[in-house]
Amino acid sequence: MVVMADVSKIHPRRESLELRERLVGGFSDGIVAPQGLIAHGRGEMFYYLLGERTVKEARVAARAAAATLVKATRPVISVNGNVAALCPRAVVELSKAVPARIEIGLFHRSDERLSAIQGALEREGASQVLGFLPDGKILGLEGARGLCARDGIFSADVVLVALEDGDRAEALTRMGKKVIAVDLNPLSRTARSATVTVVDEVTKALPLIAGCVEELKDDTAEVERALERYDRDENLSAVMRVMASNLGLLGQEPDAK
Ligand code: PTJ
Repeated sequence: MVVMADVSKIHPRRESLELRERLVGGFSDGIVAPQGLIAHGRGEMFYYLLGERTVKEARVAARAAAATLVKATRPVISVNGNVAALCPRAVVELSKAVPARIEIGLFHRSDERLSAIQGALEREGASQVLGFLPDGKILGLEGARGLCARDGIFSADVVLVALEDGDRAEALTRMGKKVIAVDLNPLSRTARSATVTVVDEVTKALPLIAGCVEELKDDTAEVERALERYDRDENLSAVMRVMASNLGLLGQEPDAK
């Protein structure tokens, strides 16, 4: 049995501890893969280097992500176990704002996890969740990792992935899709191969993108401006400079915990 910690309301790092509890809860509910707990720890480390806040580069990228979604003809939001445990409501809200289809895409695929994730999304108001009966394949990916829905990811022109494995993100790009990635690691293959990469914690990034979608929806000129203002490699370099500078600052503190 997994014991959940009762996080004190006044704990200085409450938000971070609450996210951990969501992950652990998702693990005991069969939503999160054991590997997902490790992936979360890696994300925490990068978030710590960012100062656990949404940096301005992430806002610029979120606006470009929203513009890409607004311009898409067949946008799909791909959901894995971690995302379903951390922010199922934000996924559903973004899918309604765009509107975009939702598809479950798992690295560690099992029918049990697919059902648990589908349930979590439906409880937050998702009406059609794709992925359970895959009839398509992501080209270049072997086995269950390549399975997808013909009506969803297979035929999408834009796919939003969060906390995604690098192989899958690269394969989607090779298929000619625009990929929007949410990933706290600016060095990951996913971050470096996506069309737009938002380096922010996913529970913050998805509502931020949804807010930008609302702003840009009826403003074609602003959509184009948001895309012009964004350069992925420049954005990632700027994020790394923030991390490097925070690392320098942290080094000067006697106890940064
Ligand atoms: O549910 P499944 O079976 O599809 O498996 C999901 C995981 C996450 C286990 C799988 O996709 C995986 O192994 O991912 P990676 O390759 O570990 O990549 C996850 C990336 O997400 C890493 O770069 C982390 O730094 C980043 N990350 C982790 N937590 C967060 C995050 N980025 C944004 N927000 C987070 N909360």
